[in-house]
Amino acid sequence: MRVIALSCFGLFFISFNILPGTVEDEIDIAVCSSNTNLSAEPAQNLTVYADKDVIEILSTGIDLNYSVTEIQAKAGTTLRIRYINESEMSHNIVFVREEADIRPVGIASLQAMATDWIPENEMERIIAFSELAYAGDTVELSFKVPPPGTYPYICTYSAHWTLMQGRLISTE
Ligand SMILES: [Cu+2]
Repeated sequence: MRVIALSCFGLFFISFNILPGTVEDEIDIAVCSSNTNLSAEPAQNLTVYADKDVIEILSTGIDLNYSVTEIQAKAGTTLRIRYINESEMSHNIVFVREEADIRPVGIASLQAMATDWIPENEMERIIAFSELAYAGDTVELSFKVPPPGTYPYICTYSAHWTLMQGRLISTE
């Protein structure tokens, strides 16, 4: 299992919630709680329930993956994600509407270097996206969880989308 630190960042987020491509239509002062789980080994297929203040997702080394590959969250709540890029290359997190959107968004992103790998011609398929996180960067995004369903997330940097995927499951 990899590092998952879920703690008291509610106030922190109020200062930083204006990020590109995000929808922030409610601000909660989150109750402080923490649940830290530390271990050296990367994990896959890890599910995180978004009843915490901030979900932290990491990438490390040269592997094209996220430490969290499934997020479960209630529809209509604000999902807050902190993406910590401890790997040796750039990454981002882009949420799309459905599985069929992964490929067109991924392919379009190959031509989107000028907009940090966010394809402006496929924005109707994209729910939310982070800034590009260069090696060592931490970026944050928050957005309202869409209606119940499954919403994939991918890295659109340099063809990583074929491997670097996870999914948000929105529940009632
Ligand atoms: Cu990537």
